[in-house]
Amino acid sequence: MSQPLPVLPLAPAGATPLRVLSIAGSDSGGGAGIQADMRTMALLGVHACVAVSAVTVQNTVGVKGFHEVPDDVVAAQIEAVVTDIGVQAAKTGMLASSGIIAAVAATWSRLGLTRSSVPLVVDPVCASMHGDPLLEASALDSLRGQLFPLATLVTPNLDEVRLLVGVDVVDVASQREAAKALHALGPQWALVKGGHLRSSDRSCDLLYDGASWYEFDAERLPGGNDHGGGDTLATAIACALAHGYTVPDAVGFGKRWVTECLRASYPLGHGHGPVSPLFRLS
Ligand code: PXL
Repeated sequence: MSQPLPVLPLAPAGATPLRVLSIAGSDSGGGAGIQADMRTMALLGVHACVAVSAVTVQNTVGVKGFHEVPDDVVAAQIEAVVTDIGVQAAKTGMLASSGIIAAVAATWSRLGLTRSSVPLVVDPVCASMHGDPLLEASALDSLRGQLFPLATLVTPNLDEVRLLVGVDVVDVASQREAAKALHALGPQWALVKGGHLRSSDRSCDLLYDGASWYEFDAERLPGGNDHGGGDTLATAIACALAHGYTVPDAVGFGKRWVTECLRASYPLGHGHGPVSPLFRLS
């Protein structure tokens, strides 16, 4: 690592830490989803609250299926957390269906949550890395129309960009076009992750707020153990936002965090192992 990773300040032992809410699916293999989010939050010193949207049945080889949590139960989890514990930021991951997306958006508005009171990072998870669907196809409209306008930041990968705005990102010009199209859907900021852009030996993400452009560059690390990388990035950004970082600074922090988690990834099972924040314990 060239420069040491910045450290988010920890609450003193016994004091209430910052709280971040993850609205996402459970991964029985422990690599992605809620499990990845909670690991990153713990190692960044944040108290993890969760609203589970779906229970997936999966291992490192693929997703065998999933069972959705009823819309009203997802909404009730969010309300229970926000009205008692209070959160300084939130993120969404796998939301499974248009009904759940509508419930999340309606609950956010009903509780009076805004981008200035609780920054919201929307990671528009559509499929697993094996290509197994994690969102019903008809729910793309709900993501675009109901959740994106509430988001502080959206963080699609290149496959999700293609599904959401129909742009095939192959170079920096099309990455910019995609960021503009995503921003036009209503989020305050759009981050187009270049991690899957095979024409480059760097992983370059592009951030846009309608006026300014920021680039976040990291070396592309070899190896196929990158399960949960997108979730880990979005969660680390949410944790930095909870600490009061600006969006560009939070994305810079998240990018460096996920790069170190990729460096520390490990093999597991017979398929793709997970990125790992456990390096922080050594
Ligand atoms: O990494 C995306 C993702 C998010 N959430 C759950 C997942 C996956 C990928 O498999 O299973 C529950």
